[in-house]
Amino acid sequence: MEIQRYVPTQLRPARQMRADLQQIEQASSLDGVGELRSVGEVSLYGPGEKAELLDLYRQMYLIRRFEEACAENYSKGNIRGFLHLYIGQEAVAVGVMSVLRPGDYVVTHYRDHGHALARGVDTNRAMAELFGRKTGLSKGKGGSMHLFDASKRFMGGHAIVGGQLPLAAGLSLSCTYKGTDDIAIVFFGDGAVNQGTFHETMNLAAVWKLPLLFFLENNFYGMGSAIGKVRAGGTDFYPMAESYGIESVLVDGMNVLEVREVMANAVGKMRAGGGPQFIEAKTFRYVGHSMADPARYRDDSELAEWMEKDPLKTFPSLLLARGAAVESDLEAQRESVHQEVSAAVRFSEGSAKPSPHEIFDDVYA
Ligand SMILES: Cc1ncc(C[n+]2csc(CCOP(=O)(O)OP(=O)(O)O)c2C)c(N)n1
Ligand SMILES: [Mg+2]
Repeated sequence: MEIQRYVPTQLRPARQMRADLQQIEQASSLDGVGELRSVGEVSLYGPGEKAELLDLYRQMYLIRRFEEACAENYSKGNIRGFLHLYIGQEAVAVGVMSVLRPGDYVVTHYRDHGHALARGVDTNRAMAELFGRKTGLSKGKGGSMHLFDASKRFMGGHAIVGGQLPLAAGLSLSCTYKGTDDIAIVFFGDGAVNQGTFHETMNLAAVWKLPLLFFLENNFYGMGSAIGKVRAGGTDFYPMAESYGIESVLVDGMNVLEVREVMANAVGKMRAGGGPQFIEAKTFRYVGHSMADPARYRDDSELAEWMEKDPLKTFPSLLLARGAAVESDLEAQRESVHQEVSAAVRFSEGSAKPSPHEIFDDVYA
């Protein structure tokens, strides 16, 4: 089977991406987003889709601001326990969710705030969960790592590395069993690929042709371990899917439009009964593994290089350069996000904590 590398918009070094942006900026006579197509590579969009592009920006900004507020409230003692921030990886969650339908299942690991928000969970209830309040998505008893919202088919938030993969296989089996063309998507990190559950799930998904999308967010580190040092076979994972007969692609996880494009392609094949797909996004978390991690194991220059591709900078620059938005459009999105996050913090502060006698409610064994 031929490995399908994502050719038109494959990973490019930061300097190449800057050159692309420059090229776009120079093409100032073009004034509609739709004309991006003639410049190549950049967009799926036609004219008149400004609102949709702005919404992608808004969602990425919401995740960023929400998590900054999490860090602030962790320092104040309002959020306790583990807190794993997603800052830097926003383009992945937003690009992915923009393609899904309400009937699709989403399963993820403990670095779950971005996935939950992009899936459309209520911001107040997400924040309240982190605060450990009754009004939270999991009634304040799950915390940061266990955001759930069955009404959005957002099935967690799982703390055991690799533990979410077989659960997602079961959900995808339910989609075929019921005769729908819904799919399940499972997010996992580079660290999960060395787990047995990953390989068992890949095998079963291929054998049973499950509508399961394996989405690897390769941020190059599992806690303090550089993936190149702890994985035989190097830092590219996508070729490995071939050994299971699963089609795989590589995408730039810092580019929301590219993520959206590979997702649309993969999901289309899955809904048509094509079986599982595998997508690897190269991305980077700007902060430590958790709040307790000062990330001394990596070089500042490595971080700086990734931050040059920061989707919260490159994407709005692209929109401005292409005339898809003006500065006041972007400012309006940021302003409404600030209000939404401040309101979520106030909502959480004002919510009650669960009482001790509720501790065994909703527990199944
Ligand atoms: C089975 C298991 N082993 C070890 C851990 C401890 N642990 C928590 S996160 C983590 C690293 C996982 O890294 P990765 O999958 O790359 O995800 P990232 O944190 O980079 O998003 C480890 C080893 C765990 N939670 N579960
Ligand atoms: Mg990782």
